[in-house]
Amino acid sequence: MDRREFLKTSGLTAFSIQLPARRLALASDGAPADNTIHIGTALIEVGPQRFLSVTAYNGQFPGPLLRLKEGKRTTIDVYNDTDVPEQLHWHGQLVSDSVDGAAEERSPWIPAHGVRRLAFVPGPAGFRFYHTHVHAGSNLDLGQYGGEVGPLYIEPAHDPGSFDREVFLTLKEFEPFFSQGGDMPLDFLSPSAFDSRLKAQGEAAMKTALARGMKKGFEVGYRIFTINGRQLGFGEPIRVRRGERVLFHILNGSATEIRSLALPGHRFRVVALDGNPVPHPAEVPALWIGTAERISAVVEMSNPGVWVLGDLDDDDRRDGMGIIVEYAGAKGKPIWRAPPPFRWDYRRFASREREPPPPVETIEMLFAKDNAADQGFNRWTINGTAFDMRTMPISWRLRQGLRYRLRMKNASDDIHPMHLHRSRFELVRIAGAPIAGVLKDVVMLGGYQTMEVDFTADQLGLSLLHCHMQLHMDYGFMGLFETT
Ligand SMILES: [Cu+2]
Repeated sequence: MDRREFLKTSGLTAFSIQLPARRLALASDGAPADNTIHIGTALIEVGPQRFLSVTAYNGQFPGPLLRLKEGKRTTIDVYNDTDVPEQLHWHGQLVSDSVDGAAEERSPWIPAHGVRRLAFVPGPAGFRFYHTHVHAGSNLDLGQYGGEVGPLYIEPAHDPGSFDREVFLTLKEFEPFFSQGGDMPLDFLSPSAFDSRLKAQGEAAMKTALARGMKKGFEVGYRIFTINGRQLGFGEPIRVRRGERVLFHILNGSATEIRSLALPGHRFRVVALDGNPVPHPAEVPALWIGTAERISAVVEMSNPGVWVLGDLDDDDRRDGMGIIVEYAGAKGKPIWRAPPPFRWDYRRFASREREPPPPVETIEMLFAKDNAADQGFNRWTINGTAFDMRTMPISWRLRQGLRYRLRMKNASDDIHPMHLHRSRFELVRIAGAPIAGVLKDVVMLGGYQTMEVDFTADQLGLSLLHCHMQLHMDYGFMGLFETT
C-alpha cells in the first residue's frame, strides 16, 4: 500500500468511527482513565524564538514522563486529535498484541479524531518509552520524524541502587531532509571484524546497482538537534553539586540516527541497558546509543565546573545535540573536550559466568539492501523478501514457552538497531564472540556482521521484529512472529 492508498483507506475508516470521542473513552466502566494522552500539533521552542510545528504528545516534546507501577494494572485514554489514524507503541513492555500499538500485529488503530482506551499491566520494571508506530515512507511529517516520543518509567518492586537523583534525557533531531548518501558513523563498535562473505555479497549488490547508472538510495539528515527538545545552551542547565551521584536515563528518540554522548572530566557507570539491569555494571568514558536504545548510567559529580554533556560529532553538537551541566557556584563558558578514543562493546556489561541454555531452534535471517530499488529509496529484505504492508504475512511460527535463537546476518554496511516487540532477548554472540546475560529489546547489529540473540516465546500472538530506523522499516525491514 502506498502513502496515497493508505490515506484513502484509513481516511474512510476514520470517518466511519469518528465521534463522539469523549463518550467512547468513558464507555468501558464510566471511570476516568489513570493517564490521558492527546496526539496533536504542537509548537515547540527548540531555541530562542525558534518554534517548530510538530505532531506531539500532550502539546510538548518530549511527551510527558509516564511513571507506572510494575504489575499494577493501568488505564490510558489516547485521543487522536489529528487527521491521520495513529498507533502508539509501548516499547519494551510485555503487553498483548492488541495493546502493543503496531498495525502489523493487528493492534486496532486510534482513529483520526477518535480515542482508544488501553488497559494493561505494566512491566517489566525499568526505563521504557512510548512512540508512534505509523508508516512514514517518503513523508517526513509522519512517524517518528515528528515529536511523538515520550519516556516511561516502570517503578520496580525493589530499590534499583544508590543515587541522589534521576535525570531523564531524550535525544531527538528535527527538520529532517532527504539526501542521496549519508554520513552515519560506522567504526565505533567492538568487536569490529567484518564477515568477508557478507561483505562480498553486499559490495557485489551495490556494484551491480551503481553499474546500472543508479544513484545511492535516499538517506535522512537533520538541521536541528536537541536534548529534551532544546538545543545546546537553550533552556535550563542540569544543576549539580559536588559529590552528587546522578542517575541518567538516556533515550535515543531519533527516527534514524545513532547518537553518542560524553561529559568531559566524568565517567558513566552503566547500570542498565534498555531499562534492564546489566549483570556487570561498568564505567565508560562515552556512550553510544542506537536508535530506540536506552542507557541508564550513574555519574559521580566529582569535577566542578560548567561542562557540555554532548554528542561526539562536532557538527551535530554545534547544531544542538548537548546540554550544559553546571556545578553549584561554578561560572564561565561551558567546556567541551572530546573523550579518548573508545569503542562501544556490549560485552563489557555481560555476565562472566553464565552459559546461555541451548535453544530449541535457530532461525536464520539474512538482511540485505536493494539500492534505490523503490522510487529512489533503498528496499530492505529479510531472507530475500521485503515486508508487504498490504498482506502483513507471518514469517515465523513459534511455540509458547520455548527458547529460540535468531542468527541475524547483515549483508549491508549500515548498522541496524534491531528491535523485537513484546519481548526481551539475550545477546549470545556478536561477530563470533560469545556474550551472556545482557537483556535488551533493541541491539545494534554492525555492518557486515552476524549477531545471535535468544528469547523465550512467552507472549501469545503476533510480535514484530524490525530495524528501528524509520527509513529502513518503512521500506521492507520487518518480519512477523506468531506464537501459539
Ligand atoms: Cu536498519
